[in-house]
Amino acid sequence: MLIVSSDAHRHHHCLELDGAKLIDSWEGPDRADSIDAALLVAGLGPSVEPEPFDRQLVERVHLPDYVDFLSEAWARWVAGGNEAPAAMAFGWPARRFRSIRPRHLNAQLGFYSFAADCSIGAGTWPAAQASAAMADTAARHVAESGQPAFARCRPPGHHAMRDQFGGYCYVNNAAVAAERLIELGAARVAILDVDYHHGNGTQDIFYGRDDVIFCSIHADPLVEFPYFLGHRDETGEGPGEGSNLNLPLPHGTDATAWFEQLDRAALWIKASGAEMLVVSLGVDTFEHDPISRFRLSRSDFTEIGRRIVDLDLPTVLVMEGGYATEELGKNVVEVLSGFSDT
Ligand code: B3N
Ligand code: ZN
Repeated sequence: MLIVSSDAHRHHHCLELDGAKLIDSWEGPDRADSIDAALLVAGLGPSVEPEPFDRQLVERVHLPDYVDFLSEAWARWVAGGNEAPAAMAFGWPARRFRSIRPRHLNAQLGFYSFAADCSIGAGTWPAAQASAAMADTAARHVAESGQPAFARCRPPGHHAMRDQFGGYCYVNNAAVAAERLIELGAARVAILDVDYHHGNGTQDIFYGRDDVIFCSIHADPLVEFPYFLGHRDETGEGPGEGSNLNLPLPHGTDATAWFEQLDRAALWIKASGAEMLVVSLGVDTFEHDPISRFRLSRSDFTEIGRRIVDLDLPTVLVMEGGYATEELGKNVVEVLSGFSDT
């Protein structure tokens, strides 16, 4: 299996609110270190650097003014005389406000985000670019060879909407991969999101399309981040009607209940006639994940890998969440090991 990784993430340090306290994010560089170390031990590879960032491709899944904002935010923050180590929103166009694009940077931080768990620092945009480039490079490899590839993305991407960052995500890496697969000839691509959290960004980006279909198994948004999207009745709109499948589950879900939903997802993807698969691979469904509440064990990740292989589709795996840092890499390797013979 081809592994695409980069060290560009190392200078991206997210800050997030924990109650009224600002803390270092759960989504830190040690996560990528854990994965890289476990891949090395497992002998999975070879590992390659990503091709250069393709802004035109990214602007097919994100609005150009959003990409401009992300690429310029840090320089504008510094030029504005701000001394804080990162920029973060403190106001949003909530209900009954108007979504007119404001001019002030503080207001734009709210306009282009949906949560206060995500800051923009000096290394954020370079890291987000490298992360998108990893997903793109992995997708190109899969399109050319038919063989699987894993993009060890950091920061993750599945919460990033057409024009809003949040949930530790800035550019939607899985969407970038799917868009590349479409460009290279796939008539239909399925995105299967197995992260603990709903992939609200991916849903948002493809909600009106039928060439990229989206299925997510996740914690019920009534009680879990991202809270405001991910319900069962969100099925797509216009030409995309029927192309979105949400399978929310309660806190405390165990492997038996989780795999029932994976089987449903697999049947739906097979019936769709999708030619290629992108997996948003979060392993925060792990029983010891510090911010999540599902109960999957190490061996369940091996089984996830097997069932994805059973779909028998050329597959791009894109890293999303997982915060039990000690065990993160090993859990990822368990999923990928299902592909080791392919
Ligand atoms: O939801 C949280 C959160 C929940 C529990 C926590 N504990 C118990 C310390 C801490 C934080 N935070 C909101 C941001 C979550 C972003 C999730 C990113 C992700 O993995 N997406 O797939
Ligand atoms: Zn997650």
